[in-house]
Amino acid sequence: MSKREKSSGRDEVTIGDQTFERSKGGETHQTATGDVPTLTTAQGVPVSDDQNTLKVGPRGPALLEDFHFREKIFHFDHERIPERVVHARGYGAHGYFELTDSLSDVTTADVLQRPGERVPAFVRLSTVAGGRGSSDLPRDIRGFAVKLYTKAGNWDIVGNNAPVFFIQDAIKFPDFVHSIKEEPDRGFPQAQSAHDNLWDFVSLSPESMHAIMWAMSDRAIPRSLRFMEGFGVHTFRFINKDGNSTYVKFHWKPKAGMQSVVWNEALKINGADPDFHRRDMWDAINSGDFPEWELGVQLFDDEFADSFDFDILDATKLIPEELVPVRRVGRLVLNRVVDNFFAETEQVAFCTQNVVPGVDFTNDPLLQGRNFSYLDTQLKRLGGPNFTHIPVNAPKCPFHTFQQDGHAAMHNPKGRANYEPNSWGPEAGGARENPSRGYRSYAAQESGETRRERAELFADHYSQVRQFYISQTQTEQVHIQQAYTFELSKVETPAIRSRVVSHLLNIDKGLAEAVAKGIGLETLPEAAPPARPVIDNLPPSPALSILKNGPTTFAGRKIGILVTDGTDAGLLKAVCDAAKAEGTNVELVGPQVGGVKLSDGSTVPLGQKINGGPSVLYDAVVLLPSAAGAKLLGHEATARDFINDAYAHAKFIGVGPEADPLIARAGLQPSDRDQGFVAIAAQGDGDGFIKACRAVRFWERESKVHAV
Ligand code: HDE
Repeated sequence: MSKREKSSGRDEVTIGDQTFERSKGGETHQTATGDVPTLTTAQGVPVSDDQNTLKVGPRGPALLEDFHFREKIFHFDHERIPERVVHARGYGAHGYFELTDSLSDVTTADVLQRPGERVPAFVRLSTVAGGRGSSDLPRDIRGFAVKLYTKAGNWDIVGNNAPVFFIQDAIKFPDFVHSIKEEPDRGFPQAQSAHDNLWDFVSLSPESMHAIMWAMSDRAIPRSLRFMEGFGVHTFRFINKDGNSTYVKFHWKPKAGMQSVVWNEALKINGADPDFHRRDMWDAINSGDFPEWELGVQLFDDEFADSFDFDILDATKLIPEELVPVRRVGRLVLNRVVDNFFAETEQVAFCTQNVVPGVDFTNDPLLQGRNFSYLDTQLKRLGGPNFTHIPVNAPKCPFHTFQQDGHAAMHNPKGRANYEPNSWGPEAGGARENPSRGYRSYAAQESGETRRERAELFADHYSQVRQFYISQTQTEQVHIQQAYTFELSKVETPAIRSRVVSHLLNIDKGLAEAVAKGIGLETLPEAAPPARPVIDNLPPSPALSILKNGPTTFAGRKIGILVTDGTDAGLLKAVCDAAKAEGTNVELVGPQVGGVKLSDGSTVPLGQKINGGPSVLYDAVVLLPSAAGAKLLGHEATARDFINDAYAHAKFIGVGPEADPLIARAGLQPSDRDQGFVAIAAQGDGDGFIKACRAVRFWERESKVHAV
């Protein structure tokens, strides 16, 4: 540090490679010079000193006339807005939607007419239960909200990463959400479904059994937001130019394939990097590896609806892809991170009623309720009716309304006309309705008595849950058994645990028995009496399994390479080159972040110090310590955890020539060395390792690492 006195009476000090001014009080700062703009108040008045309040003498008192201080604190005091009541934690990004296959035969939606045409998009992916500051990897359904800025207005598809929901009627939503959120007397657990209130509610609401099974499956712990599917959930309608309706269900299929983590890994990721998913999105987009999904549609008509075993208006049911294929018609690409998280991701307002001409609703009672809720909630959250003026919410096509005033109005109508009809002529009179381009609702025929009840087929609560379960690989079924067991082990009331098992008996006896054993239930309860007979011969639907639809490459995944001073430079290069060729990212982990000196004398900086880079952050690991490095890390608990966790989470482990003593120190026996361990001893071994990794995990190992 060096010091020089300036004519202003302030010192100039250099700390490291930067120069600051230092006032008498010792506070360091920089002042505007050259290209550096001058700080101002919100009114644009230049600020001379942003370090000290205005005082009478150096020891005060402070003066009320310090408008800069008061404005700054006033604004800070009001920085927070109410978080979303659900889906509070989310991550948004910009991109585009490109049509690849015209749907002009079934819809007039402008965005679905001309292949090759792109419209801007904004996407927000979220968890449901946790607050804004919760972690990214609780066991939870993920929100998948897409805003398409089409030439005919904004179209929001506000979906989830599961095609079914927990309830059938919107009137139950507050109850369901209250039950999953933290319990009101104690204020915990946060972002967890593993507690009495949730399981009490769902075990008394058999309609939730299907969505609960999805939540207990690996779908609820995605490895990356880029690796999950999205679903519009409800049946919507497309309307064509003749006014005919076709039913449609929306799907988003991840280009990178599906992938999830295992539960113990999720628990540890939440501690190691609570922002794991948002960091992954940020890194992927900024490195040019743009997340991408295909838009798929399932199209069907009344004839199919009438022949289907379930009601197409019931949001707790899906339509198997094997029955109605998913036609892929477009691609959604996220290629730009936000400029400001609050302005865009926090203030974006999705709404199921934001549809465009050519798209319409059905009578799904959940959808009808949602159409009320979203607009209503934004008023509270965004403080007034003008949130559509916020750039992320404003349409990108021309728009003209006679709406005016209210908080923060930015787009009041110009001129004299703020009503219509008016007789002020084409120039002054403003916009007019347009019967040919304007939105027209489908002319549905409706009749019936006014009642509070549900349609008959809604009462089948188990058949499709069974179908989902038998569609999973054995590995996935075991994960589901373990998830129910984990959650119910956190439930304190034995009657609730047993009630859940009574429902599982209607789904799959093996599942019910495994869970009963897992929670130590001595006798199986009676099966819950089903309201409708369970259809037990629905065929498996392979599309419902993650492992049957996983990636075919290791692209977009991340390898953690453990290095030390003396690491073999050639082998490190071999692994890095093979990873690069596959499109796989690597991060070096070792004793100190400043860098290690390799065998060839070169120094490489590290991405993580070992205690900040546990193996749960990576899809596979490589152990490349030198002999001395292996000895050193053998005394480091976090290095031993690195290996042990990679082993327990069924990851592929690349083993360098000097890694054996370290693996032994981690407690693994030679007999534990399965085919998931891949030797890295020669140049070509990098390629062999990456090839093995394409299977993503060595699942065969899992049965060896779980005794209870
Ligand atoms: Fe939502 N939901 N929801 N929901 N939902 C909200 O709107 C609601 C439902 C979904 O990233 C809220 O802006 C009701 C199903 C997503 O900003 C609120 C019902 C599905 C997001 C609301 C449902 C969703 C929300 C809270 C039962 C999947 C986050 C803040 C009828 C198809 C959007 C907000 C974002 C957010 C109400 C059920 C998806 C309160 C009443 C089913 C992805 O309006």
